[in-house]
Amino acid sequence: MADRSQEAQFKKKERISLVDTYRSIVSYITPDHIFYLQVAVAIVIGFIILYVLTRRVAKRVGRGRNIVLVGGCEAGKTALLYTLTAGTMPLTVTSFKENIASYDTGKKKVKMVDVPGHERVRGTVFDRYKEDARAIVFLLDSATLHTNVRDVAEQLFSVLSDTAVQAACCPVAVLCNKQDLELAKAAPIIERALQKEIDVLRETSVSRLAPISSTLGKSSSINRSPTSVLGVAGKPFSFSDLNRTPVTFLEASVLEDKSLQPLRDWIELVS
Ligand SMILES: Nc1nc2c(ncn2[C@@H]2O[C@H](COP(=O)(O)OP(=O)(O)OP(=O)(O)O)[C@@H](O)[C@H]2O)c(=O)[nH]1
Ligand SMILES: [Mg+2]
Repeated sequence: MADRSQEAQFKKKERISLVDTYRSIVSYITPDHIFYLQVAVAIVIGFIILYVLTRRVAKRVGRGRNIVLVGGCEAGKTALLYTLTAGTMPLTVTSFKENIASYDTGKKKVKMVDVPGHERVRGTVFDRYKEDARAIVFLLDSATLHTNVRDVAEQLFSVLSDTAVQAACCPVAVLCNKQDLELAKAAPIIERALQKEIDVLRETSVSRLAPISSTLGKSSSINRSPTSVLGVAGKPFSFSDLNRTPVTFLEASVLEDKSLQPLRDWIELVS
């Protein structure tokens, strides 16, 4: 009985001493302290808002993480992916799904995505990765371009016209691959040929909108405003006029590792 009353008294004292401590702290706080506290809280909230906004803007500006390899069948995308990331060129077969590997630029690691060229799947796979694209490498076979220049131009036109690609201000490298082959055309010739084709496509793009979209596959959700003009309206199409998606033409042969150095340098620059 005596123990219990002692315990109750002890608890009461403890409560009183806590209240006293609180009162002494409050009496110690001056208007100056309150002002500094408010400033500190405002600074912390300011930093949190800035952090959230910066992340949102960065996402909108589209500093994605992927280097996306696109282009027609047999252009050499899978061979390039493994040559760059594993150092060996495997025997490849037509891809029906994406291949992904990590690529080390020497300064940082980026994700490299090889989008299959087959028209049944390329649109869907491209749609999945384009939002997070940091840069796009568009591969073509320099030796067979003269046989399918219209198809290649349509695919490139679709990529460059894509609103997600434009919103992300994605740099694009057109890699004129298979330069080891005798019939391969040089990059400047390919650039001029594609420029001419895109100029024609651009003129007819409003009426041809549906077929152009389908060049990336039936299910591609490509979003292109029918009124938007790629390049400068009223002037012949030129890659050099594309400010949102700067285009660089490079030559390479996946068979010759040394020839990939300009591409490696470009990836390092845009990563
Ligand atoms: N001569 C030569 N052959 C190449 C070169 N690059 C790739 N190839 C060959 O071209 C063929 C097609 O290469 P892939 O990497 O499978 O082509 P892809 O672009 O992935 O094709 P899809 O998967 O159908 O979209 C393979 O036999 C490769 O060995 C090159 O620079 N020179
Ligand atoms: Mg492939």
